[in-house]
Amino acid sequence: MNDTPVPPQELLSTFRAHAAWAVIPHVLPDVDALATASALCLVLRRIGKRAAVFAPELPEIHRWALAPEVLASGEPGAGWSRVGVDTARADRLQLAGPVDVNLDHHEDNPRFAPVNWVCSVPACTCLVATVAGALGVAADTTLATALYTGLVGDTEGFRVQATAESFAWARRFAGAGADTEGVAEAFHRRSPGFWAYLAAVEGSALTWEGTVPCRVVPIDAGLPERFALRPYENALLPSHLLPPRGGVLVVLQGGRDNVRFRLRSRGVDVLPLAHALGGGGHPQAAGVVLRGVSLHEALERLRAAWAEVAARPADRTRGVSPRL
Ligand SMILES: [Mn+2]
Repeated sequence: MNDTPVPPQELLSTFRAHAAWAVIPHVLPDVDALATASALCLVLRRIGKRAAVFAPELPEIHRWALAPEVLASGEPGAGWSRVGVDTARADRLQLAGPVDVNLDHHEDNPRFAPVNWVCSVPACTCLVATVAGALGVAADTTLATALYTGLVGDTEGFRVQATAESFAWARRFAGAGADTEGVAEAFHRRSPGFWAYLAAVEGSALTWEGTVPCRVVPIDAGLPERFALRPYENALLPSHLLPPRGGVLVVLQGGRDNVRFRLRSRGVDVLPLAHALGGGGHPQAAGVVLRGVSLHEALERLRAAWAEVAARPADRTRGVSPRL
């Protein structure tokens, strides 16, 4: 990953200098535009500003990408400063009129405001993350979730143009407490084919741990590069994934009417888990397709099956290491 970009001082001092900020995304807003507006609004509020998102054109399908408390109606009155986000051209802003700040990640942005920060990152929310850091705002779950949401939007759930840099940012936001599972669920419902990556048991013993450790985590940033996958080849990633030694990795792939789990392990027999879910395969590579379930229901079933297998004394000591 490239070095984390550093927001210009002029940008930070401008945000600090004005009392009220109208945050404006582009017309035909996508998930990243709304998540960026949402995240920036949350950050500005955290430093004591009055801030709201003005998005008169808000497609119902993307409403989930905006924290509900940030949305304002009408037009910002006198006294409000304006910041355009994720918008490559001034005439694509949702509100007409000049903006004071232009925050964008499209390289062809002509820098149309008095203060501009245009920097190429996988999602515009990544810029907001650095602004938050520079302003001393620590990410809470709501903010981290908004940041992660933009990334999921601009990579279409890590399927398109997802690079090592995207995965590195994703891990960062997940580490800051983003509700990765909630975003996966919301995104999947509208864009079947989303993948989530479930973490492993990272213990060294060849046993199932008694707890239910699955949680949705982005995959390791180095994977696409390690396997020399180009961004449009992300669909091939699941076949390359390997869990840590002594661990289990579940790759989740949502289809139009099904959810598929690929179970991978090194040193743990995943067949009991596959069987408990109604699937099958090999000790280190098994799978199951659940039909007619939501992503959330699929995860619930996975956790229940995991807990059930973990509770079986016979399976707790079963290892399958020789060939690994
Ligand atoms: Mn974007």
